Amino acid sequence: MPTNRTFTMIKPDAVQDGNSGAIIKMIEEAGFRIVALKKTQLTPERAGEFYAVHKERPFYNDLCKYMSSGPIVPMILEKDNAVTDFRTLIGATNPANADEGTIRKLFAKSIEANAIHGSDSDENAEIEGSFFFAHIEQF
Ligand code: IDP
Ligand code: MG
Repeated sequence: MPTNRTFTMIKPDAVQDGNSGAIIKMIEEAGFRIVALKKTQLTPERAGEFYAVHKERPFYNDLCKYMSSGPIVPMILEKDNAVTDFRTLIGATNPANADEGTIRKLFAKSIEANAIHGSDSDENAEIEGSFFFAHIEQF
């Protein structure tokens, strides 16, 4: 299993606002190689499955509604230390707490509509990548 990969998705608010290109540019300039990329939309049920780990949290239903409200851009990314470095690049969950220059500081609207996802472990990166990409082309 590759340990130098992470999974991300540009969330509906950022896609809707036309920020996908700017965000992908930041990701590539930070040294991540795009392994897989597409544009798709989750149903509320699929969003619920993706975020099942949060199903007891008070924000779960709203999160599923928001994450299925429009197109998203999921990607698998490759870089040394991918998971940790990508979490640094995106910044804190709540954009109010995100460092200057991070993707969430620049593009997030709120703690919920926070522009982008980043896997929190190598194990989840693999699970989440497989959730969206059944087969990965080797380039
Ligand atoms: P993360 O995306 O930074 O890893 P998680 O705690 O895993 O943050 O939460 C998953 C997603 O759920 C967040 O990115 C955000 O969209 C949403 N979320 C997290 N905490 C809250 C909250 O307190 N209110 C509303 N939405 C939240
Ligand atoms: Mg998380």
